[in-house]
Amino acid sequence: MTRLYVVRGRTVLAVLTVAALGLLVYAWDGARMPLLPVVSNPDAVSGPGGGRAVTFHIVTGEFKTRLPDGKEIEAYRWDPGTLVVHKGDRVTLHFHGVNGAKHPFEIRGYNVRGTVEKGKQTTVQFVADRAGTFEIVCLTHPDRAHHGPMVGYLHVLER
Ligand SMILES: [Cu+2]
Repeated sequence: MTRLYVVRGRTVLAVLTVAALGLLVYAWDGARMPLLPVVSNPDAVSGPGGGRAVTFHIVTGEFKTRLPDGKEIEAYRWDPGTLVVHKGDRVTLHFHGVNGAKHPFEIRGYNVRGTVEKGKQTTVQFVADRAGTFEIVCLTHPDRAHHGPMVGYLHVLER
């Protein structure tokens, strides 16, 4: 005896919809657990050592104001001034010089140094192999007496 199944268009549509949703969930899982080569953020890609490649763009900025006595004060800043990464991350910092002619800097606790110049980009790369909070200090503007404090903070979190 032959059985005849009648499949209506609505049923086909429902089956296809469920299948498409299943694929979406699978791809979503793949993005988190790399089953599929899905990269949602090219700036945060898992590498062979488990650390991510993390990129920040930092601009040199300037705050300026006039005191009641007419004296003008100013402070140069890194923007953003707070960076958060995880231990083992491969960190790339692109510094863009906007305000201020020259900003020689160092990341204290890491052997990272460079100089940012107006209108130019300076890039440093390093592996965040020590956990803790580390100052990104402009050596020309390290405190209030020298048009600062131009100090940022690199937070390296334990995994
Ligand atoms: Cu500076």
